[in-house]
Amino acid sequence: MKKFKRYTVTSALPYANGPVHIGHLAGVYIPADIYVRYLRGKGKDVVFIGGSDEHGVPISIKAKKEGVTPQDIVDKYHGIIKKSFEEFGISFDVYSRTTSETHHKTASEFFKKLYKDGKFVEKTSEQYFDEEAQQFLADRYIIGTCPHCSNENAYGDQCESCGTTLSPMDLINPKSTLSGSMPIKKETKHWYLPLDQYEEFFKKWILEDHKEWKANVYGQCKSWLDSGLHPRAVSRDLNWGVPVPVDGAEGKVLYVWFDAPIGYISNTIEWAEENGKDWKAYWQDEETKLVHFIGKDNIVFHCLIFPAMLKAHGDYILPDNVPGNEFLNLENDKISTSRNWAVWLHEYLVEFPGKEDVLRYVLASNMPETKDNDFTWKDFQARNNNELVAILGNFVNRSVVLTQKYYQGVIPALGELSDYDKEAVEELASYKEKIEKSLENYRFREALKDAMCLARLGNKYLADTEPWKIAKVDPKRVETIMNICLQITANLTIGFEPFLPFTTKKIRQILNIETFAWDQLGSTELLKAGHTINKPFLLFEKIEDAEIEAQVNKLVETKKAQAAEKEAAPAKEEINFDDFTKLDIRTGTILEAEKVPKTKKLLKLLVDTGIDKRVVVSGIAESYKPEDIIGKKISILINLAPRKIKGIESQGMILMAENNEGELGFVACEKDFPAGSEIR
Ligand code: B3M
Ligand code: ZN
Repeated sequence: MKKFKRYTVTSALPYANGPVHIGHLAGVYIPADIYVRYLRGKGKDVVFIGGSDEHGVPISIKAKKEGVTPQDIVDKYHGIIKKSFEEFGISFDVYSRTTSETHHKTASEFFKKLYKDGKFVEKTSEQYFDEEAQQFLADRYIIGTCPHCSNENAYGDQCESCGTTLSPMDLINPKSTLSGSMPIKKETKHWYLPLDQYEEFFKKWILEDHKEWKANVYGQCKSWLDSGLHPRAVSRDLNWGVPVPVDGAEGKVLYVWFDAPIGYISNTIEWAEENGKDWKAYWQDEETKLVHFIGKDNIVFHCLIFPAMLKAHGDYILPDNVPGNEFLNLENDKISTSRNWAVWLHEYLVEFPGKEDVLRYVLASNMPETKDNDFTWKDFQARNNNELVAILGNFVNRSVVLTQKYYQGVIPALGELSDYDKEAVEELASYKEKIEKSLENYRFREALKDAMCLARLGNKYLADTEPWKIAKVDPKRVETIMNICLQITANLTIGFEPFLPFTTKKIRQILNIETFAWDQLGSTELLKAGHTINKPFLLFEKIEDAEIEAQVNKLVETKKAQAAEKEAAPAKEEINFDDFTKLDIRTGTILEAEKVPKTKKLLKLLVDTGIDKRVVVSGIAESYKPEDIIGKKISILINLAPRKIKGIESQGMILMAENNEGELGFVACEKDFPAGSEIR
């Protein structure tokens, strides 16, 4: 493995258009923080870069909606976000913002260098223009019907219903969200980064030279590369952002995904200026390891687009790794800011004061490292009560209480070790290598599990040796046992430091010690005999059912409020009776059901229509499991022309009702009529 002199660790810059929630923490900031705390413990030269992403269309849309300026929006949320990170101990060396002067200057110069070196392609193309609002429309300002799934509210860049990436010209019936009018096409000039020219380079750099990247990250890169890269516009017609620094570019700004990653550099510059460091060493020296922590929706930007920018510039190093995580769900549903489906960090601390580490622990244990994971309040409670309280807290407390009781807080000497002691000491020493290996490979859940094994070891050792039973008869033996327990406790302050910094600080207070270096992990000579420790206090407390129920109820209320807010879909245009009688709808019964492979939504059904038995492909898999619907009475449109869906001929359509959440329900006859009864 290559040896590095220093580390530059970045974590995605959150958009300053809303507060941060548990999904942000679990996906990006906790893993990044664990990693840098570990590196610092190893005595490495590391800078941890954070900051707010304050440009982009969503911010200007929000400002418009609220009747304030974009600057007002970002000022508000930058403050809230920064405070949340501080409160949860995310130990950035700098947390700045992309509206800073340094950033505008850095991004501007970066663009100019690429421009001067002829790294861009200039292209004039037709884009949608809103004549009423007199401006070009960013992708997000246009909505229309998705050509893939017919969702009528797809955005110009993406359909949130089927997840397809779109371009505004793909939309059917496009509408400007500014004025509601139909936009016209008008010519505009933009600068493009010709990603296609870097394809061969990426194929080698990622697919051959970085096979060690996480499978989810590598896989996404591969699929982008397999389908071919295209030039990407790096400017936009917009008035919020870093102005394009060339003549004739009035009214244009840098695309937010061009300037935001440069924010990592700008923030490093700010940090370096304040701390008397040379920022270039952290970005331009081959002996620096650059690591980007991000969520999966940011992979293409950090693995392809930003590296292409850095390479085009020529002076910069490229990331050594981009440990991207999948998403965290909340109680089985996607976290969503607009639907208020989230646990907000600033609210959590009001409701669970002093429990920063409980959340850090639960999120790190359940981090979506390889697949999407689910956060549930029940699991939160269980991990707190069964692990933090029952294992970690319990062991530390018992060790310290016994030391106070037997020795008035003065650490006894280590005597001769029994075979069992030797085993325990050996096990204690074995974790360092394991935890390090996991951390170096971005496997934080596993690392945390092993740290917890240190506490488990302590608990087991104490339970097996039972010093309280022999305190009177064999005081020498008890001294050794208690010394070992305290050494294990001291080791916990090292092993848990990356994960639970608030707790390790408390344990250090109790043990009356300073911070140890990471490399001391596993030692049984951390504490000297004769050293006096302090009185214990509880590290964790049990979380009661009532507290959990209150949180679950809060979420239930959120769902209700959301449902109430949504209006029923508008009525469709009038039809006449003949139109209606053309539909041949019958009662039917589902005989067989199975998932259509490689699809999320589709089930293949065999339906008894009373006339025949036929196959229907139906998009209901997110609402029903195949095994639960065999024998169900349904309604079916039987004279719909057959259609091929995923290679299967579908003969008809099952009638479904859909609620505001997108959940589907069968429409069936209220009485138990035989299959084939006509519906009219
Ligand atoms: N603000 C997107 C996001 O928050 C974007 C990340 C920028 S990282 C340079 O997911
Ligand atoms: Zn769609």
